[in-house]
Amino acid sequence: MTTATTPEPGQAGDEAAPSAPRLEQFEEGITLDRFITETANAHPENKGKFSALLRQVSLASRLVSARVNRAGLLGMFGGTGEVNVQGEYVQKLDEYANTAFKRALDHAGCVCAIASEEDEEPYYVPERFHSGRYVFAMDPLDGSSNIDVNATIGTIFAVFRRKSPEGTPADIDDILRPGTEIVAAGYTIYGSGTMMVLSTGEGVHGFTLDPAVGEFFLSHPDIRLQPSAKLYSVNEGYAASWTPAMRGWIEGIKMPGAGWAQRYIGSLVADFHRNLLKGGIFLYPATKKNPEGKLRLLYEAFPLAFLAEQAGGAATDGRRRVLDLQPDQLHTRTPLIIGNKDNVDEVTRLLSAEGGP
Ligand code: P6P
Repeated sequence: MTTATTPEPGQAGDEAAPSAPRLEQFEEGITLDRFITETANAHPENKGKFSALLRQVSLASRLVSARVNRAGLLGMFGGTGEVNVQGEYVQKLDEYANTAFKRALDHAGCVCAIASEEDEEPYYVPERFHSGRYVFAMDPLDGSSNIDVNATIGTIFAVFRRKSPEGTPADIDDILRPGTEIVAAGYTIYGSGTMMVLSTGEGVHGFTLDPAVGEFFLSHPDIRLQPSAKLYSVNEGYAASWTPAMRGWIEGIKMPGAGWAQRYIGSLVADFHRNLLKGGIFLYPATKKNPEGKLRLLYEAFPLAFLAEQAGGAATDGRRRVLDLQPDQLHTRTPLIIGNKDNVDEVTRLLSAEGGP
């Protein structure tokens, strides 16, 4: 008689089964377009503008997916030779993704402003296209330092309803908002397949692209995070610059018998996506060198925090709930602790007690 044993971390089977797509979802062929229509029918007050926005995000995602998948053949690897506002070398695909999303959104009559990691200033939609009712904040291609090695990358985005009247010129006050005012958020991940993970405030749902027909199909309905998991994602190369409480917690989960596993791709969207599906906590804590952290609040931490909470998880900056934060400028950075709620709460309690770096 064999007894079921829990595999050691790192052994095959040690990872929690991902929220496997229900076969009937494919059989029913629920497309992203149908999901958008059903969402619109439930919210007629949006007058189809929200649907238009999501459809344009889908179009841009498919364009970027096609380009990413053929980058090596099209000479799209490598940099443009420019350095962006973040002080990072711009990759050719960064520039392509940035342009693709801005062009897909600016003339659709649904967006008044686009804030992008790649642009120092916001792009205010010109009046000839109609200054629409939503603000779109994005990292057009997160993880782009991994492009040339074919590691998973993605587009991360958040959507706000503007504060100023539709049809008038938008301004920075429409953009610099607390995360609690997000109306939708998601990401499109370009990996072994292309998948859009989206929440409009009613749960988190994953749509997988079938490149043969150019359509996203509902493959991961109602993605949920368990209260806790034993998988952590952090760049331990910075351990010397962490605070004692951060170092202590990591050392604690590495003790023999603790049963934790470590996974770190170095692409936020990929690390978050794995943790969302299989459970895990991602940590990019404050360090002595970067007390404000590395990741950007408006278009990286906010969207993922919105998704994490919609899936039953949590996200903090080590002391405060991320969604309660308010960016004071477009590219405000923040530390990020995100994933299963009990794990995030535990780390946040420890970091709060020591008061930060
Ligand atoms: P580090 C990619 O450049 C990125 O912005 C995120 O996608 C990723 O999580 C982080 O930086 C990795 O940073 O310092 O570990 O290389």
